[in-house]
Amino acid sequence: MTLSSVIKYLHEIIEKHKAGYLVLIDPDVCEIEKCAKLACEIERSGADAILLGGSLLTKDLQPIAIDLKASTSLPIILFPGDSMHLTPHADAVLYMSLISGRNPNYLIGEQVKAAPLIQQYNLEPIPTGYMLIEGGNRTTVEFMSGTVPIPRNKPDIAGTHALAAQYLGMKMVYLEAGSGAELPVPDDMISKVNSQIEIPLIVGGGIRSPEIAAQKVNAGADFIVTGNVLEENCSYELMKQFADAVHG
Ligand code: 1GP
Repeated sequence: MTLSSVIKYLHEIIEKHKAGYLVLIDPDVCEIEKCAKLACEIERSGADAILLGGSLLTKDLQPIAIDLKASTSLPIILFPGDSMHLTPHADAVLYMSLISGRNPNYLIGEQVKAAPLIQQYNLEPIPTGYMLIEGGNRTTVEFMSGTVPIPRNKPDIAGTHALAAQYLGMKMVYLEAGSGAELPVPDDMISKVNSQIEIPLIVGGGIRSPEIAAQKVNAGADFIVTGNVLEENCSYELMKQFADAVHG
């Protein structure tokens, strides 16, 4: 897909459907020979874009990105764990700063290292305030980033961080319970953050059913991300149910 602006496309999705559905592909889990079929099914299911990446990569991102890009017209948006997780074979990158943490490397260090590559690869950077929320278990992102998640019973803390992200000029906020979280981001926290910002709000981590996805949209999420649930049961039907539930 040639897109002049992926962020513009994402705003159009919100206008059209109220909320959008993003399928996360973890390159470590995705089998290269199944990538093309998977991309076609994701598109056919009604999902709005593909996120590609993860907190820790042990496999090469490049061949999977090439196959995905050749197989779908949906935007491929990189979801990097650090500045090494980049490839030119994508449309955009969530240019995230882990604003809930106080680790300077994930606040600005990796971003500085990534900037010249993003320019060279001609990727569209989407500045995103990324916030880690306590999800009932320790997740890879918590361990890898060495940061403390925001307690789940503190929506005000999440709200002020999100407002700061907006004031800093970020284009999206991502509330992340962590991949494979036992508990997704609580509804009252989503509502609080939604009430504080005008920029789109992404919610992910531990969302395992279309009903829960719809509940998070009703709480105020503009985009829902799922990863694990489709890795465990990669069925077209389930994908479609998620897309339909998110689009209402
Ligand atoms: C992780 O939010 C995403 O970064 C998706 O989480 O794998 O738990 O769906 P799950």
